[in-house]
Amino acid sequence: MNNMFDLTGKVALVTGGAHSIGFALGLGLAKAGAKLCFNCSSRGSYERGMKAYEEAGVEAHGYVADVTDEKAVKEMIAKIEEEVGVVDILVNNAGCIARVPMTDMSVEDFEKVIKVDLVGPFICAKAVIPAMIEKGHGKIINICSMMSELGRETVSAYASAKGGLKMLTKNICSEFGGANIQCNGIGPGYIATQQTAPLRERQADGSRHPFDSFIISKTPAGRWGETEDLVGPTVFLASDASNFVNGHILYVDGGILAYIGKQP
Ligand code: GCO
Repeated sequence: MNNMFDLTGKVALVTGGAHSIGFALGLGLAKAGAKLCFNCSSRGSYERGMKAYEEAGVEAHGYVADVTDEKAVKEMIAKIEEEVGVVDILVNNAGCIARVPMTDMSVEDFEKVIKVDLVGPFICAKAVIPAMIEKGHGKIINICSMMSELGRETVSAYASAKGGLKMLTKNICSEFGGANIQCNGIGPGYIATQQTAPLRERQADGSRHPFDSFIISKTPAGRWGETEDLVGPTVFLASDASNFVNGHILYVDGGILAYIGKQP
C-alpha cells in the first residue's frame, strides 16, 4: 500500500535539532525516511547532536549556523543543497525563553528572544522558499507554543515571539500556498524538556513544584507531554498526508486549550 506518511528521499532540516524537541523530531523524520539535516549555534552542541544521532542509528548531516545570522543560514542552505539536496521540509524549531517579569526585563533581553524565536524562523524560511518554489513543493513547520495563544506572568517576550510565529505561519501559507508550499505550526503543550525543567523542580520537602501541579491539573491528559508526543503530528505535517492542510497550528497539548480548568 502506498504510505502517504512516507518521507523517503525527502531532505529535512530541523533547526536546533541537536537535543530535546528538535532531536526527537529529527529522529522521527529520519525514521519516516527523510535525509536528516540539523543545525545548532555551537560546535559543542553539533558534536553532541552528531553523536546522539549516530547512537540512534541515524545518519545525520549536522551544521553549525546561528539562525539569527542571515549570511550563515544562506551559506548553510547552499551547503545542504550541495551535500544532501534541496530542502523539502524545514522545521523551525530553534528557540529560547527568558522568564523575567516584564517591568524588570531589559529591551535587549526582549529583543534577543524575538530574534531567536521569530526572526530566526523568518530567516530560515526565506532561505529555503526560492528552491522550494523551483522544485514545485515544500513543507515548513514552525514550532509554536501554548504561548502562541495564551499569556502568563514572566514570558512577555516569548509569548510575543510565539504569537508572531503563528502569524508568520499564516502569512507564509498565504504568500506561497499557490506555489504548493504548506506552512503549518505545531504548538507543543507543556513538554518535559530541559527548558521546562525549572518549572518541574522538586521542592525542598520532595513535593511537586506548584507550577508542575498546576500544569497537571490544567491538562486533561493529566501529565506533561514527552518530546515523542510531537513526532506523529510533525511527520503528518511533513508528509503528503497534509497536502491540503495549510496555515494551521496543530496544538499537541493533551487538551489544555480545550479546558477551562478545575474548579478550586
Ligand atoms: C513557560 C513554558 C512555556 C513552554 C511551552 C508551552 O514558561 O510557561 O516554558 O512557555 O516552554 O512553550 O507551550
